[in-house]
Amino acid sequence: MFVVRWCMTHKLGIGVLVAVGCFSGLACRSGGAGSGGAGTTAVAMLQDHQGQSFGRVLFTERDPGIVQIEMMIDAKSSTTATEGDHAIHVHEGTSCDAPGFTSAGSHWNPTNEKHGDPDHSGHHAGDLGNIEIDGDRTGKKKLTSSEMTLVPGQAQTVVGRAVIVHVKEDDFTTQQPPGNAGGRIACGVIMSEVSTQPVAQN
Ligand SMILES: [Cu+2]
Repeated sequence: MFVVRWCMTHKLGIGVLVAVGCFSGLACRSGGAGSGGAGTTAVAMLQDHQGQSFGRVLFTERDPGIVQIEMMIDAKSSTTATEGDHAIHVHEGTSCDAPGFTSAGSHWNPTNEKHGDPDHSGHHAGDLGNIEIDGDRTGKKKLTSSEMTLVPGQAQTVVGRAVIVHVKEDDFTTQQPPGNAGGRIACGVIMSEVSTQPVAQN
C-alpha cells in the first residue's frame, strides 16, 4: 500500500490524515513530522475577476528555505489575459476578494527591502518579476527563491498569502506603486498541497 504524505501535526493514519490535515493550511511533507522543509509543496490556483482559471503557481521546498517556484499561466478561458509581459508577485494579503483583488494588499516584503528585480539583490521577497503571456494565453517561468519557506508559523512562510498577476509589466524601479504594474488581473491564495507521489510501501 502506498503511503502518501504526513502532515506536521496529523500523523494519524494513511488515507485519513490527508483528508483531515493537509487542506487546512498545514504544510504536508514526505518523511514524517519534523523532517525540515524537504519535499513540502504548495500551490496557488490563479483566477481572473470572472472566476475563470488563469493558471497556477507551484512552490516546492526541496531543502529548508530554498523554494522552487514554477509559474504556469493557462488563461485560455479568460478574456482579461493579454499577450505580453505581466508583473507577478506574492502579496501580503491572504484573500483574493473584490473589488480588484485589493484584499491581497501590498507586496509581501518581510525583510523591508525596496521593490526590484528578483534576479538582482535588493527586492521584496514577494517580487517574482515578469511572466510573458503568449498569443495562446499561456506562459511559463521558473524561479528559485532563498527568501521564503512553506513551513507554517515561520516569519518567512508564503503559505496562505496571495499571488497576483498584473495588467502591465513590472519596471522594477518604481517604488510606489511597486513596479508601476497597474491593476490586478488574476489572483490565487497559496495553499499547502498533497503529493500523490508514493514515498513508502508496506
Ligand atoms: Cu503585485
